[in-house]
Amino acid sequence: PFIENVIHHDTFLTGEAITTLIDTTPALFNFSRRRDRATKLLKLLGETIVNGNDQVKGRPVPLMDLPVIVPDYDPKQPKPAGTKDYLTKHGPEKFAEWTRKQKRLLITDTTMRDAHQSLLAARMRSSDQLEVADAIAQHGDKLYSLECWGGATFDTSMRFLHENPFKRLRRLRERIPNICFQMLLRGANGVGYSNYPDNVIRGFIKHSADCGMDIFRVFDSLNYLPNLKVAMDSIRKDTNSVCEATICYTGDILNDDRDKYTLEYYVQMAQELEKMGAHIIALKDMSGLCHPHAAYKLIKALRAAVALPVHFHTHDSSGIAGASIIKAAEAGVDAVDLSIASLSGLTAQPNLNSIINAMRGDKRDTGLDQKFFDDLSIYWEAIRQYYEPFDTSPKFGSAEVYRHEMPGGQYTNLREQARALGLGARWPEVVRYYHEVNEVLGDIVKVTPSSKVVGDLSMFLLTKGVEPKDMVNLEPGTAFPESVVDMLSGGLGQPKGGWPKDVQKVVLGDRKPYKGRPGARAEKVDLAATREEVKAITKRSECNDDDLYAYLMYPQVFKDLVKYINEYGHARVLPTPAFFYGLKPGEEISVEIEEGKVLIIKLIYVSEPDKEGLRTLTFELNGRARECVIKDHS
Ligand code: 3PY
Ligand code: ZN
Repeated sequence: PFIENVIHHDTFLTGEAITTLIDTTPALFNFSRRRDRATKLLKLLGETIVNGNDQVKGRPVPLMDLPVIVPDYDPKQPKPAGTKDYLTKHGPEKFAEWTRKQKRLLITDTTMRDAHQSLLAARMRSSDQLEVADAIAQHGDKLYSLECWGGATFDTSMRFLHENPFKRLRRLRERIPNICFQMLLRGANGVGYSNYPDNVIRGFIKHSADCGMDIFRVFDSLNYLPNLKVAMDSIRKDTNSVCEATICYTGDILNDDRDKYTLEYYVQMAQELEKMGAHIIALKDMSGLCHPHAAYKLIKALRAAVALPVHFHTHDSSGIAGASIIKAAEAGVDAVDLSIASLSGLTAQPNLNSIINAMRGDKRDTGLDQKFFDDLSIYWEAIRQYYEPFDTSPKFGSAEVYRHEMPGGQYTNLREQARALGLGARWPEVVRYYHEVNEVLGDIVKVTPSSKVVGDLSMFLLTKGVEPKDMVNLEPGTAFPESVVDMLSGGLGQPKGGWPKDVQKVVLGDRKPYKGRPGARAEKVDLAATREEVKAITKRSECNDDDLYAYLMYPQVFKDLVKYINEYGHARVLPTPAFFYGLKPGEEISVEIEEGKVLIIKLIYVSEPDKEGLRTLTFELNGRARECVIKDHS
């Protein structure tokens, strides 16, 4: 007979031990778990329908009229061998040699990491990536790599999307077993904004590799080499993955007035990284300052100075980064980062589809399938509609970037932050402050987290009405933002030439700044004890590595995520429009709550609020009516 609920089961009614019941009738418990999940999901949908998703509150619901078309692929065909297969077979050293020997211009597609980080405030959900993953594996097999993880996405996937980032990685890996995955790792700052103890960094790297990461692009936000050592060693010793050590580019090597970051500075850094054990050198032009002629000269010099392949990363904030890519190709760069046409340009990477076309027939033809990538662009164009509230990059490329030097990945985020502080209309001033604060700090490399500190300090001074040049005259004891105090105390390491003494004085007062590598004085974390802490938070008997490292990177965000999941279940199963904008009466969605188990959910009716402000929502769940009561907070 059909048993509606576990409490109606005979064994339960006779009071026999519940564990026996689990052993003898496990299916019953699956059923009740599913029912519980469905209830939580209706609650989440109900909350979104009645009170909105905080993320997009107050913003118009986008039109979303373009249909989502997944490019054709044949699930019966095996996925062709790609770079991942080569790496698995030959190991990272041979992989690097192979990279340097290729004539083709090798292409990394950054759509699933940097492009959405830079255009959509890193809000892209896993489901939108997984939906197209099989097609990418089948037709994108000539890609060098897919940058699909790390940077800000680790934080945002937990904080705003309520997803487990490690699961995203494993799920993508299952679907795309053949193309190398690449991530952005902030060296000793992991995927966070401050320094982590060495054993946390090591464990995080090992676990990420176990989840499927192949190429670790590891950088330091001040180009401070001692900060890279632990991560580089760990990638080499604890994994079979590739260590792509990074030079962050700032300034202008062709401008004689800018003599802090010269060609020699970068060449020397590449040589150091080679000695430290890099498999590949990345030239990371996070703000898009490396204009075409600088790119040509620098890539030529780097390739001559080291025996390793060089991988060029840039942003199109200026509007001419496509030309830098072509000049880099001419200069012999081995691989370049691009993003799919419909998520390219402006603060993101240059246009992958147009570069395929531009290189066609050239001796460095990319070998990529133009038709497939054009179809893929149509897919991402439709997906981009969902994220319109976050789509706030400037409307045009601008040479202004050469002055403010703001990283592409920071621009939309800082603009959001300014708006939230009521400084939206004063954006041009924010930009001026950013530039001048950098000068006051002695012209530093600006990339997460150092770029965030420059942003924090700019906002702080602007709201106080203090010009950056006057900052050094502020009262001793002025309470600066925590990130500023940390950086000037040496918490992120040391910049080239050290910190200006007068700035340190006003920010730190009598406190002595630290010297040297922050990781060297950070105490080792007791991982076993941390697992106990995590168990107390999750109320589970085990603590797996996903939870351990998510907690170590972002303790509060992790706690909030656990609470959220207990209340609402796994938000990742909802289609993106329903997740952000809820449902309209009559609208129906299908949701796979577990492999092969699909729920069809339709919103029928939303009642007016009663005296207590409670609204009753009527849904149809697989054809049966279900109600859910939600408090209206408006
Ligand atoms: C990050 O660290 O997230 C970046 O994208 C830096 O460019
Ligand atoms: Zn970038």
